[in-house]
Amino acid sequence: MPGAILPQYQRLGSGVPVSVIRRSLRPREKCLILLVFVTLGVVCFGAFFYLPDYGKLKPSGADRSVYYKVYQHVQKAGEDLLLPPSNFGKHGEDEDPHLVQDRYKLKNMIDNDAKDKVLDKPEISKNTEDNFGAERSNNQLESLQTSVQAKGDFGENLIPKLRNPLLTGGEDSDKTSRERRNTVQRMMKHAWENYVLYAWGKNELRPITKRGHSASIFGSASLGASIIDGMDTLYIMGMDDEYQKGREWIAQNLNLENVSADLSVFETNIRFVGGLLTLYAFTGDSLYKDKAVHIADKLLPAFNTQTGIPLAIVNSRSGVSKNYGWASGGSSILSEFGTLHLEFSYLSDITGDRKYREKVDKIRDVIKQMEKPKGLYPNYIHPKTGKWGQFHMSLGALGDSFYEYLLKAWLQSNKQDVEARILYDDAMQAIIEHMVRTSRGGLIYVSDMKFDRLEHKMDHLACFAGGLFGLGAKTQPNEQFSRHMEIAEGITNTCHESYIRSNTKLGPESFRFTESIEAKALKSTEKYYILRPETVESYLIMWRLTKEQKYREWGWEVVQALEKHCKVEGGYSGIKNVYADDPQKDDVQQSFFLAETLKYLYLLFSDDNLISLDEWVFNTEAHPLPIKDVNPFYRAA
Ligand code: DMJ
Repeated sequence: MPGAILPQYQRLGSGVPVSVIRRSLRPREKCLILLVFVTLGVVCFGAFFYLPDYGKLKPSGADRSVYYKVYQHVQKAGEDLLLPPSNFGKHGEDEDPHLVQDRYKLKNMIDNDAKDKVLDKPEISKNTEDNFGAERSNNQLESLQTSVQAKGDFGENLIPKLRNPLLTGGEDSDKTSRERRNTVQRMMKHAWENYVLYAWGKNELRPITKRGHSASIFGSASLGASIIDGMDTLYIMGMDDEYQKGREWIAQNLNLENVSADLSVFETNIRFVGGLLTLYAFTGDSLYKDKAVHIADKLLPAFNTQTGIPLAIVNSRSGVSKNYGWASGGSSILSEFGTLHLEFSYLSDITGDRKYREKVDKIRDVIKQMEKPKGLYPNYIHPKTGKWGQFHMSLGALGDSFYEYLLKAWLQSNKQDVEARILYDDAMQAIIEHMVRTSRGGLIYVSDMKFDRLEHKMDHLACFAGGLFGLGAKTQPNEQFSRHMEIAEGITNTCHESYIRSNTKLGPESFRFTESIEAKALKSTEKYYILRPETVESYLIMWRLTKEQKYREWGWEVVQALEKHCKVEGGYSGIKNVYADDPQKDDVQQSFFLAETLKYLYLLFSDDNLISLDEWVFNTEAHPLPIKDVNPFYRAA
């Protein structure tokens, strides 16, 4: 047969001609066959040298990303690996309609087949896998992955960490903790439902008289503070219907355009801007980003001072700003102007607008160059002269969250903002030296200081410092580690003592250390408890850092006390005297009860992966903000 390489011979089998190859071959034929096999062998052998040498890769982060790159390429190519590319027929050629049909048929078959099966993720690292989990929003992650890939703004460091941080779920393996957590969720339901019923759209609820309430910090306007403050707690608890109702309210009603309200810059920032930013990080819903921008912009006129240190109050319509008359000759307050950094930095990153970060950088510039008496920060600065007001120092009222935001600015920046960490370390060193004391009974506390004199009193507000010292120590262990952990445990213990030394087992607003009393309030104006979160905040952080069971037990004591003394038919109320057997109620359900107290308690009885401290940093109102370059929900512009 002309053209055939090997000769064929006709033979009949069952009357049908079949082709056969002779048993023995001629030498020329043998040579030909050998040549074919040798050629094949050379091609296969050569191919080994052109393949990437994965075998040599070590399981380090950078090398792992090579695997991941290949994986990404395959994912990116997606259906085009199997199907004609989707731009087939462009560039002037007419697309063949049959091919298009076939393409869609094939695609449908693949889609249907893939419905229940997911492409296995490459084995990257057990640890990173363990730290993340997806209870909600696989779609969110998918779209996030796409946008991260499209923008390429995180670099390779993020790639091994592209997992869904846990926003809901997070049930603990321990049965008791699960039951306790359910109790906390029921508390949230009770608080929320009554707010919806009696005070919807108002700032807070009066649970006894069952009506709305507005503290002066919100101005006179009804801004739905409890909604914005409570929404991320609802989200974390998986209370979806309640969350949706809140979202609708925000979409339709949260608007300062025609409102004339004297807003506290600090409170509006930590509750409204902070709350909205968390919701944006959680969901990617641009409604929240837009509202955060809208509200933050209303605060900006307050920064128009000679030094850039903002004033305390701003009118939402006129922009006219002022300070409190009682604050050391019209000074601005350390805990207020020093508690803007997390929200304003993050706002700049998600909008791409530098103006917010510039404002807080300016504040940083002013305070870092000032001379500090004994290394301490007084609570007041005059915004015009940039000079300190009275030398009153406190880790409680008027000072507290300034110190918190130094540490957390460093954490939020994924430890890039080194200046913030240095300022934090120096400030805490001075506080340890001059203000941290141990009582005769062995209780560690942080005293207030007025000029050179210690006032042996600690505010409930300062009880967050247990968690703060712990977080600072654990995130950068150094030669100060043991001392800071000792103080962290000591302060948390002291705050617990202030609770259990009362009849209600709830802690007073302030407590003192004198010859005759320890960790107890003296004056009637110090004996109230307004549902504050700081003590349970430290329980949560210390539980996560140390795994000591006592913190969970202490948290449970608080739950029981709240149920016994603060729960009423119409919600939860603060009480006027923690030392009374049957204390009078103050008839206010603070919005921070929803934002902070119940959230911290819920997380205390959850698995650590729910709002992991490796991925999130709590703003001072317990709104978790994502950590840059680590948390894929950072959503930078
Ligand atoms: C909250 O608004 C914040 O925690 C703030 O930093 C201090 N006070 C309240 C709760 O007590």
